[in-house]
Parts: sequence; structure tokens; C-alpha cells
Amino acid sequence: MATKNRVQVAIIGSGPAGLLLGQLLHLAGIDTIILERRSKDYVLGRVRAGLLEQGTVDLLDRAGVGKRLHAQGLVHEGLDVCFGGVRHRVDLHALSGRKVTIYGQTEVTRDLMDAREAAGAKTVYEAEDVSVHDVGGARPKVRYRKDGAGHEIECDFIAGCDGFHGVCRGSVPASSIACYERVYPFGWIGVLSDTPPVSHELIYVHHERGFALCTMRSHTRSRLYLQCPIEDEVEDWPDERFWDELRRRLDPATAAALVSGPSIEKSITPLRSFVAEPVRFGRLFLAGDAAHIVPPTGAKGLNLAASDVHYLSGALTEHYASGKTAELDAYSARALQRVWKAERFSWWMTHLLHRFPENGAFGTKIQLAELDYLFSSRAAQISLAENYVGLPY
Ligand code: RFL
Ligand code: PHB
Repeated sequence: MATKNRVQVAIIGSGPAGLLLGQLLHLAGIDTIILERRSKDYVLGRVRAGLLEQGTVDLLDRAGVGKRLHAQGLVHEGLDVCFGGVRHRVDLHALSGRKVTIYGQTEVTRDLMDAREAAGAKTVYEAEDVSVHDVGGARPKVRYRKDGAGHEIECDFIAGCDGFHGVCRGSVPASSIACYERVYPFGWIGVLSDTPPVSHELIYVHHERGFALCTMRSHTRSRLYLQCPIEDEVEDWPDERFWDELRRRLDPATAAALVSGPSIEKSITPLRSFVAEPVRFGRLFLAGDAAHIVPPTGAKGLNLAASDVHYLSGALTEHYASGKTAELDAYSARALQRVWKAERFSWWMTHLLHRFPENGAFGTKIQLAELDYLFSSRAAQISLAENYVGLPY
């Protein structure tokens, strides 16, 4: 016999989307539970995104978790694009009036978990067989197992923040959801290493051997990525090969300045664009990677999870304060409007900077013409800058 509980909002997934939603709802006096399939250490150990838009930073401040972020985050006013063996700077701040902050997703997750624990809000880690029920009715339910025992939670709303491979999106009948997808024919191999960043800002590299990106986590920790064949495995990339290949893709001065060292993490990420529509089904609301995926080129994945949560937390807060449903009814269209613009930007940056052998020499010439145009047109740079720092909510 399953134990039964009641909560206002059941949140599935303790990634950035679920944790941030939980914190904003807690501040509005709304009672939540988070069910997470993995252990706390596993969630904290996943190395993923690193770049926060100003809107995401503002939202984390509103959630009361900005202290460490402001003390340790690195504020960037620009970025470099390297092509034809020459680095060109985009002055994001001069072009858009906004800045971005480097602060790892692992740290955002830790800050949100700490705040949730301090607030006494409940998270069940290692929740097995999570399933959602009756989302079309007034009393939806979530069932799960923990340590062999069955549990059922009755709630007003379910937030599906369970990432791309979660259960929430899949529990919606296929006839009620449209999925739009593009899978790219390559991946990124990423390395984390305790070596100083080669530059104080990010360097995005277009090279005939493939894309590269030099980013960082702190003044002493670098995060580096290389475009690689989709079928490659981490074992194909011993550290020495990784650093050699990165040097080959950088301009000579940057390659000479690059300090290499042992990797402390190495993983391969496939590149995908994906959007599910709509993102609301009765009393089930999807947010973050559960609803959409972007290739990491524009650094939008984590930031889109934050903007979804901005709309969803506002809608739930308004509903509990006034009983109205207008904001909840508007959630799907509002979130998706911003999502599609970030999808477009991530797709555009991916196409501009990666090697697409199937597009041949003509495709490369078009990329180089577009890059040349970008650095000869302030209008084109403004377009890049305003999308990169994040479109308004
Ligand atoms: P998350 O972070 O995937 O969190 C979802 C959580 O749900 C849990 N879960 C379940 N819990 C209960 N029951 C189930 N059945 C469940 N199924 C799943 C999962 O364990 C997890 O804890 O989604 P969220 O919160 O929407 O946050 C989105 C961001 O994490 C994501 O957009 C970015 O990390 C994407 N991303 C990157 N974005 C960038 O902007 N820059 C990057 O460099 C970057 N690198 C990456 C990435 C995503 C990666 N993934 C998904 C494999 C690198 C990787 C490897
Ligand atoms: C990162 O710091 O991991 C990062 C930054 C910018 C991107 C992708 C990843 O576009």
C-alpha cells in the first residue's frame, strides 16, 4: 500500500530548472516537493554549462542565491571569434549594454540545493519509477518508489523539469504534442583542466579542421571544447591528442600561449536542436531541457531553463495569490516565443562556426563571407551581441 501525501506543486527533476522553480515558489509561500532520480552527489558532479546571461543572474538574485555567484563569477564584457587565423573581438557591452557571467552550472546547482535545504523544503533523491497521472483532471498525482516502498503525492500542479530523457514529456499522448528536431552530424569533446585560461574572455574558433572553444570556470581552471566526429568515444581522445588538436585550431599567438595540463573531466556531448510544442498539458507544465534542447554553441541551454522558470514561477505565484489562470494559460506561448528565438540563434552560431563537410567548399566560403561581414558591420555585431547576452524576458 503506497503512502499518500499532498503538496501544492510537485517538481520532477533537481537540475537548474527544478531547483530554481522550487526556490522561487518557496519565496512566494508555495509548498513544493522535488523528486530526483539520481543521488545528490551525482547531480552535483555533472559538468555542463558555464555562461549565465544577465537575466539569469538577476533571477538567481531574486531567488536569494546570488551571493557566491557575485563573489566568484567572472563578469565578461566581450568575446573573441577567431577565423582565418586571426582573433576578432565582439564588445558585447558596448553593443548591447549588457554583460555575461562565467559561473559553472555545478555551482548554480549547489547554491540552489543549499538554499532549498536551509528553507527546509523537501527533495527526494534516488526516487525510482517516477510517473505522472491524471494531469487532465483537477487532482493530478505523482507516484514513485523509494527504498522499495511505493509513494503517491496528490498535487495541484506538476512541473516537468526532468531534462531531455525524463518521463514527463513522454507521458503526454503523442497526438497532443508536436516535436521539432535537428540532430547535427558531430559532437563536442569537452575537457576541464586546472590550467589558467589562455585568454580572459571566451574564444570561439572557426577552423578548417573544425570548431573549437576556449572557455573557463575560474582564473585557474579552463574548460575547452573541440568539434569531433559523432561516433568518437572519450578513449579516442587522450589528453595529448586533445591539446595538440586544440593548438592546431588556434591562431599561432594563442596556440603558443596555451598552457596544457592533465584533464580532470572529459566528456562528449552530441549536438541537437529540439522543441516540443505546446509545453503545457492540463496541469502538467514542462520547463528546461524537458521541453527543448539547443546545441551549446550559443550557451543558451541553462539560460532557457531559467527563462521558462521565470514565466512559470510568475504564473503559479499569480494563480495562488488571485485564483486567476490567465498567466498559466499564457505560459506555453510565452515560453515558446523566447525558446524559438534562442533556438534560431544557437542554430545560426552552430552553422556559422562548425565544419559541415556535406556543405563542401562552397559552404566554407559562405561561412567566411558571413564572418567577414560580421566584423565589418556594426549592425551584424549588434544582432550577435543582443542575442548572446540574452533577449529580454
Ligand atoms: P537537467 O539539468 O538535465 O536536469 C533534469 C533533472 O531531472 C532528473 N530526471 C529525473 N528525475 C526523476 N525522475 C525521472 N524519471 C527523471 N529523469 C531525469 C535528472 O537526473 C536531472 O537531475 O535539465 P534542466 O534543469 O532543464 O537544465 C538544463 C541544463 O542542464 C542544460 O540546458 C544545459 O546543461 C545544457 N548543456 C549546456 N548548456 C550550455 O548552455 N552550455 C554548455 O556548455 C552545456 N553543456 C549541456 C552541456 C548539457 C549536457 N547534457 C544534457 C548531457 C553538456 C552536457 C553533457
Ligand atoms: C562553457 O563555459 O562551458 C560554455 C561557454 C559558452 C558556450 C558553451 C559552453 O557557448
